[in-house]
Amino acid sequence: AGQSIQCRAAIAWEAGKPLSIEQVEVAPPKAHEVRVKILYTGVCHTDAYSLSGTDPEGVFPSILGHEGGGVVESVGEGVTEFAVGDHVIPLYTAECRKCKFCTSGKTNLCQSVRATQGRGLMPDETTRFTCNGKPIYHYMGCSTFSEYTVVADVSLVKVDPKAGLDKVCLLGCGITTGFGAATRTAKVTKGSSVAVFGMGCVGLSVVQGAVFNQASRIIAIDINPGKEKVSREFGATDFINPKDYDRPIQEVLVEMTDGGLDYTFDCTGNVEVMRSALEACHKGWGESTIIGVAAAGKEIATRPFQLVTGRVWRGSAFGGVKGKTEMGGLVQQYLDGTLKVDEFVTHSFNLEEINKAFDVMHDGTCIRAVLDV
Ligand code: NAD
Ligand code: DAO
Ligand code: ZN
Repeated sequence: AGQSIQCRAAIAWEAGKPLSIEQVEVAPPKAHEVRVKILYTGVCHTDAYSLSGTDPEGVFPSILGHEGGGVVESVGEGVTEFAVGDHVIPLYTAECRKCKFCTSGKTNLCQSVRATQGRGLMPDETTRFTCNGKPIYHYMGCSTFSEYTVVADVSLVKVDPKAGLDKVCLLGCGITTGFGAATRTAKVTKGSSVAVFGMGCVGLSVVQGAVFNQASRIIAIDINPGKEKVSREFGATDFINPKDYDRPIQEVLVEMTDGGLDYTFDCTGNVEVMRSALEACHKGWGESTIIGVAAAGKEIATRPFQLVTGRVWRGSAFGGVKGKTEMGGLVQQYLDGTLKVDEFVTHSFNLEEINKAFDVMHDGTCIRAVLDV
């Protein structure tokens, strides 16, 4: 505590290049900051997106990673909520409980550290990482691809130490995002029909949320036929591959469901799929939630008449979940056996093998790779 720590981290030196494992120096936490020893981290598509250089907020050199779990190593001045040894999950969507957003009761998008977080900096406009004296930027307020990281105290939540961090680290992004989008954002109702586009970690979690809220029909859609088995294991009642049809998939879905779905979700980030998801909704009440992050500059389109006639288009970030307030409940659900988490971990690597984790992401068999940091 109070001293810089030398440790290993995967640095993204520049866009489009593999990450490189380096010795970095991690400064002690300043006021309202916490230094965390990261034990495990998932690798998410957003990390790959930022590394690719197409993310407008991607800054280099940086330490990526935003789906981690660890233990508090030390706390800065004024931190009362955390103590050394606490098990914690960093939050890329902070929760300060004070800002206009937090107190609105309408959104989870806390803005307390938003401006600096988007520029790879801590709230005081500086960075806690250096490599050979050169400053290294933070990422999404988390930077979990490092043995030690420093985060703002609003960007961290304590979790029950009974939950294995090698698993619940995934609650830091993908699982919470999908489960929350179904249960918090769309609020899928009992007996309803649901279609989910894209059966990755996020889409499978939407399926899980729809099951939890007792939807009666859950149609999983993916262009990878290998996703059928896992979709059904998570509770999908149907599986459709758009490649098996020579007409728009929304037409097929509307026919299959007597006029359309009550709820649809895009978990692909493809703007054409977003259109299909909206147009697959039932006239008068169907609601479509966009979760996928589209490539920079992409725009969505549909005929406005689709909305005039009662379909609703909305989006969801981090599943609409308020990290500090709600993470404990999700971890409890995992411990009680009502939230699947272990089933998402298909690959495990060491930090040194991080580039392999990025490679397997493109392979259809990977849901999530978890790194032992
Ligand atoms: P993933 O790549 O593991 O899964 C995507 C799935 O979509 C794959 O199975 C793929 O085969 C399928 N797919 C691709 N094109 C398709 C198409 N045209 N039709 C049907 N299926 C198609 O990704 P993931 O980790 O599950 O993330 C999904 C999306 O959610 C990404 O865009 C990611 O950036 C985004 N995301 C958003 C948030 C948020 O808070 N809004 C959080 C995390 C991730
Ligand atoms: O602008 O207040 C804000 C929050 C922006 C971040 C929202 C995150 C949604 C997508 C990120 C991809 C998941 C890692
Ligand atoms: Zn806030």
